[in-house]
Amino acid sequence: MVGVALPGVNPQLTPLIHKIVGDPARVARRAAALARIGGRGTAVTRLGLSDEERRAHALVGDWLRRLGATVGRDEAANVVGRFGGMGASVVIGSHLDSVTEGGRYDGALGVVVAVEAMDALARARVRLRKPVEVVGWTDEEGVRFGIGLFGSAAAFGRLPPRAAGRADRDGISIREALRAMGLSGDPRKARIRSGTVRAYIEPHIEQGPRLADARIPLAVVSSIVGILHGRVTVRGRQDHAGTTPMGQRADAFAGAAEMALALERGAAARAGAVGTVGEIAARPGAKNVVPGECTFSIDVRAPAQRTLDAVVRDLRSSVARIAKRRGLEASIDVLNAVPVAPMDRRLRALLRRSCAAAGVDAPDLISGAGHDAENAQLAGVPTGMIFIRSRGGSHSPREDADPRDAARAATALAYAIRELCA
Ligand code: HGY
Ligand code: MN
Ligand code: MN
Repeated sequence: MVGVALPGVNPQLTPLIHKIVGDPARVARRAAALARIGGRGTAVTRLGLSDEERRAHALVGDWLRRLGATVGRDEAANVVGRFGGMGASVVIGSHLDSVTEGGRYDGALGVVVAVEAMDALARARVRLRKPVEVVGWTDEEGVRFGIGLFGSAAAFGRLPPRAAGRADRDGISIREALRAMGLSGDPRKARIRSGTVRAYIEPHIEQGPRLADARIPLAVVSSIVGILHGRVTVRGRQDHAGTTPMGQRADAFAGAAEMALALERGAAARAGAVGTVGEIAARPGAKNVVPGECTFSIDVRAPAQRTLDAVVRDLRSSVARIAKRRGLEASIDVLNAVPVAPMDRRLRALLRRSCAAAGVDAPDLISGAGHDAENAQLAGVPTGMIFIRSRGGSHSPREDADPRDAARAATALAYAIRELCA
């Protein structure tokens, strides 16, 4: 095809149009610049609606502006760079926040790949006839306020009730954090009008070992597991650690520990399910006091909705049985429940073709991690994801990824954008 003059294109440029290539050096530079914001060694702490997250959004906004985008911020503080004129857009991107002491690439590398795809298209002088928006979502991890996928939930109209009132450990609410950024404080105003997004594509590191084990750089996501986040509160009787005989205690932490083990057993017994207790607090929290109260988080996931529901059902009956036997009271509050999200078939086929154009025969993978893509899909927007090989696990300073794999993802994403928008 090279050398064939395309209508309305200067023949000297034609070879360039087929040279849409992501550049590993540019990807590495941008990823390193982001990692320095909230970075400490190979760890990154960039919590939702924090100053670090705001600085990351400003840096990405700068990159997008230099590439010719009109850059703005919505009422949930998501950063959005729009390329091209009016009309429904294709949205690409990921999140820019991290967990506490997390990795440099979770979320951030997806945004860098989206920027690189637009950079590669510009350098190949591909003219986009339909608009593309590159987005950096806020607070996907939900570490600070307990609402995961916050920025995309606001944009796709899927916020839980009274979200703006949710407060962090210091009592600062989402409303106050948004206002401190000069926004109205009502994230619901970020909701995009339906019909204004043609498709959403999210590049993201796999965060697990499958691609590295198979020595494959990219994958196309087939679906995202269903996720339930909740908080269990166990109430017993606060007592003296020395004078209270073991048989006369209502120890809230010991009961919680037994419940956590019940969750672990229940998840391990069902195919593909996982169950995790990551946050735990015993009150009053003194070494010589039998805890009167204990709260702990639950994170339950499964590739099939009926499996997820079964694990949660088993947990509820275990909690009730353990509480009864130990003379405790216990309750489970569901903080957020996102159903299994199957990716769009046509986008999966397009992304497989695009990965092939980037030289990769990409397999299908189920995502065990939650992503902003869930909100787009559940809002009815055709949604797809490209996974980038990563190593060293995730949500950890050991997280690692190769800029050459990310550059390939950018090449693939650029091809997909060209097919959808050029
Ligand atoms: O928890 C998750 O799966 C995502 O990293 N927020
Ligand atoms: Mn994460
Ligand atoms: Mn992520």
